[in-house]
Amino acid sequence: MANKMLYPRQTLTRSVIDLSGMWKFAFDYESKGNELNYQNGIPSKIEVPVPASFADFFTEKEFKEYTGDFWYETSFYADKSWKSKDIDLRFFGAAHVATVYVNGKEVAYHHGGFLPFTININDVIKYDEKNIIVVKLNNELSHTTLPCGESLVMKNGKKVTKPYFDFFNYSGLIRPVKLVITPKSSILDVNLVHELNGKNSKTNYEVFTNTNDDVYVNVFDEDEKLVASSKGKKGVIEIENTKLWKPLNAYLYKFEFLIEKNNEIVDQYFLNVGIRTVSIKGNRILINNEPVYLKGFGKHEDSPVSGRGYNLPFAKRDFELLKWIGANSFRTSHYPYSEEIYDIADKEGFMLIDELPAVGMLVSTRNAVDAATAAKIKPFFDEEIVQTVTLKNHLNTLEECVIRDKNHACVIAWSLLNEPDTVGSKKAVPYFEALFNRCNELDPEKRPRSFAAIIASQPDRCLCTHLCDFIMLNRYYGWYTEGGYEIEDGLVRLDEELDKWDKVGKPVMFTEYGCDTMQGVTRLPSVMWSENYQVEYFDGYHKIFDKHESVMGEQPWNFADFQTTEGIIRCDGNKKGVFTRDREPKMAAFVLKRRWENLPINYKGKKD
Ligand code: CKX
Repeated sequence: MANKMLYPRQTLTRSVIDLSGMWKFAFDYESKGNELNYQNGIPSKIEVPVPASFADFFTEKEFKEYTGDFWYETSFYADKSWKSKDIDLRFFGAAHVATVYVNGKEVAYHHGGFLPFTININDVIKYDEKNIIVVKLNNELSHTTLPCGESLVMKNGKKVTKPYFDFFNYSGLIRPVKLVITPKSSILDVNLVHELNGKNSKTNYEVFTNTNDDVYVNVFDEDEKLVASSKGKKGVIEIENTKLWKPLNAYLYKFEFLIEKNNEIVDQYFLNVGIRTVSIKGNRILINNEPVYLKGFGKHEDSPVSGRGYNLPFAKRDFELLKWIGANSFRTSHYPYSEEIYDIADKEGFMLIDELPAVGMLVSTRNAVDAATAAKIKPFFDEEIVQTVTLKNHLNTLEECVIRDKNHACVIAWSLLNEPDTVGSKKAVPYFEALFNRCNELDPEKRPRSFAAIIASQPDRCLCTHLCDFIMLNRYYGWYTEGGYEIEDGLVRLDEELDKWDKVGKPVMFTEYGCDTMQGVTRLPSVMWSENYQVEYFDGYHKIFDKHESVMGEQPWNFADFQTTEGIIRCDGNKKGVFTRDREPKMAAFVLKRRWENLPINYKGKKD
């Protein structure tokens, strides 16, 4: 399998070596690194931590805003016992375009900073001396990169990034890099599809291996008691009195996968599996055939200094805050998050909408204003290169994401794009059709698919919402339009728009609504940017949501303040957080807590 996606786990037959720590680092303004033989070792005294993005370490503006090629280097010694094994190098997240060299030889090229890639290095490894790993990264944006944007050259010859999206273009080895030692005969991937029948359940499984040796599957409950087992690469696991995985009430069985030969265990791998089903009925999303009302946020993997870096302490704090406020879900806006976050969500019973890094497919460097005002802009999907190269990158990224995340109970739906231009060009339709169809082909569970729609994407104008299994709306009446004193007019427009969506008959949820709010600013009467305006804004929206039958989810933008490209409407980043960037509550957090603690998981219930 080209790109082994199974999360590296230490087992009886597998070992994992984490290469995190300080790596050598070098900027390469003229992209001369290869010419200067950097692939054999970079001539630099600078060191930076991995995993992390590099931008917020330095005090020089040109390093924070650096655009172009840059290099990382580390080394390791190989253990002679590995000679009979497969040795893989796994990058968990290398933003955005990576070329990897081991002992000077190019071993991989990968596009996309938010999904892992694995390289087998058996042919280049040395056992009697230090092995050198060198990575060349590039963080330039274009119409074919995911996410999208453009990169310009300033008068001083330095490159600058112009994202078509509203978060800082952090880059680097943002997630761990590990050596994964597995047996030559090993388990490569697993598909699981659950069915409920009364108190029992059936799990249709398929185990993909690179050998014909026997495969066994054993299932243990949370008390480590064996509750079911099966022999064969493909089969059905039947469990009696199944403890289902439920939102905010998770239960995880441990599925053990074994390859055996002559009664010897050749390979062993585990998955923590939540048994649940996801389906859509009319205008409801059902988990285990029960309607759910989604309460939560659009988030970011964003924290001070680490930037977009993998940051488990912040992830833990975020889950504690999500539980405190009464949330049950979040969208991985605007890119697949670190895998460890899905593991926690599985354990905590959070429902995730897993989003691809397909953001900025709306040609505008002032995304917010143009997205919010349906401005007339150059149709993105008209471009030939978008219909060819971007689509290819998009489909590759989709495949990586679905294969990586498909076995997580927490993943209940896929968001294939954020705020794309779905009105400017009819050519958006075949592009979306290719995506939506491929998603179903890849996902054994055929989970609901959608994209987060901008205001221009109205029921009678959007060319692509017919492809969606449910509707996700990003709306900013009362902020980017009809702000402050005029908010009532904005809420009337919201109400009228929802009258139209109610008739579509699909589940409708809000994946963004919110307003920039400075912590500490309270004004009576309220003014925009004040904490009490954020409260009034949410109260207004929620009254409208409660009126509309089809609305079955609310995820304000954003969970916390986050860093963006500097600009006239960004005061040290986006301030639409309900929590500050250092994870402290604004006034609205307490109001949301009161609402959500009184909104049952099956709010609005079944509509037969
Ligand atoms: N939507 C009207 C995408 C998010 C931005 C958000 C904003 C825009 C709103 C578009 O990534 O942060 O401007 O706050």
